[in-house]
Parts: sequence; C-alpha cells; structure tokens
Amino acid sequence: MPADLSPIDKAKFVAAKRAVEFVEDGMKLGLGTGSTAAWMVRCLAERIKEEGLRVVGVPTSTRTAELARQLGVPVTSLDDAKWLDLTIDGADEFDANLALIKGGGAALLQEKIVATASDQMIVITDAAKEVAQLGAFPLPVEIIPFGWQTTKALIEEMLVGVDVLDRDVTLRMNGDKPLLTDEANYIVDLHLKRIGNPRQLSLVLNQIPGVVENGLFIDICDIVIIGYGDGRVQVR
Ligand code: ABF
Repeated sequence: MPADLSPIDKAKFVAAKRAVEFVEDGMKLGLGTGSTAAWMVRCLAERIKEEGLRVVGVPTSTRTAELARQLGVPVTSLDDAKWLDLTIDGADEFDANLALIKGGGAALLQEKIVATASDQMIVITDAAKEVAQLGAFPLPVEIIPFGWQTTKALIEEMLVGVDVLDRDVTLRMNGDKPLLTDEANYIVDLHLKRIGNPRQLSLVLNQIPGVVENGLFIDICDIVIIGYGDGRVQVR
C-alpha cells in the first residue's frame, strides 16, 4: 500500500486492490472512471508488471484511457472487445439492492454501456457512499445539446408525477460554459433528495426525447466492495 494515504484514499485503495484480485489471466475488462477506479487501474498495472497478467481493458472515459496507457495497461475499444468478462467501476451512491447512482464524473453513458456489456460488474467504493435510499446525491442525466432547455423543462414536468422529495434540475457547468461529456453532450443534475422508485424513474427519464441516458444503474452491479480508512475491506 502506498505510504501516507489519507483515510479516504486508503479506503479507495484497499477496495480497488481487492477488486483486482478477481481479475484472471486472459480477461477482457471494463475500466471505470473516477478516483477509486484510478486506484484500480494502478493495481491492475502492478499485477501486469509483477505477474505478466495478460488482460485488455475498455476504458469508460478519455481520462481512464490516458491513465491506462501511461501505466502500461493494454486498452482496446468495446467494438473490438465485443463483450467483457468483468467491469470494475466506482459509484456515487449504492443501496441494499446494489442499485447505484453514477455519473458524478460525467462518464455515465460509456460506464453504463460498458457495464451492461459485461458478464459481471464490481463496484468499488467507500462506506460513505452507502445509502438506505438513493437520491441524496444529485442524479446525473446526459442530454443532447439540441433543444436542451426544452428537454430540461420536460424532465421537470415529468418529475411532478414521480415519488421524489425535491425537483430541482440544474445544468452542469464547466466555468461559464455547459460541461461537455466525452460525447459532447450536456449533463443535467436532478436534485431529488430521495428517489422512491429508482426503476420507474430510470424508465420514465429515458422516454423523454433529448435524454440520452441517466445515472441510475439498476440490476447491473453484481458485487460491491467497500473499503474503510483503517484498511478493512468488505465484499458484498
Ligand atoms: C465514476 O465513479 C462515476 O460514475 C462516479 O461518479 C464516480 C465516483 O467517483 P469516485 O470514485 O472518485 O468517488 O464511476
């Protein structure tokens, strides 16, 4: 374990390291995005260097692709890989059913495509991300720039009819301009506080023209690995 890690970084590191133990020689992997997933890429690179592990990874963002290349993790495209054995990624929230909110890193679209194209998904996280009910973390929704204000208004209108505690929708900015995803789309964040029925909300959101995808991951995560600041790890 790297020296003098903060407790939160130690938690992320131990969760990432434990997840990489699930990687077998010859696997095709989905490589997640975010600071916890970055620890996973580092641990994977270590195994490749130490053991000659032969794997290939499909990154879920340009920043993960860059990190993987820097560290000598072989990467490929999802079109070339076609299907993956295992995706390891972070999350912003998870509940007892392993339903997730993801997308704080604005990579939810590629993350959801890659995780869905995998036999198994492992989420690596820290205890602070566990919630009884999803929604305290603003739900990211990827929308196309064309007519974005209309799409935002349609989302707000739809929210009136679903079981949530608040209904504030904000366009995610990068300085004074809208943040652009790797696909040059926009992200709106839904500040809902509590989501009564994540499955229903996910289905209704994706019916709205202009919505590309949302950050609710339902029935996609198979295992969650929780790291703790004292170095403990819990696998569920
Ligand atoms: C990514 O990991 C994003 O979907 C999610 O927002 C993020 C969590 O980041 P971190 O690991 O830095 O907390 O998958």
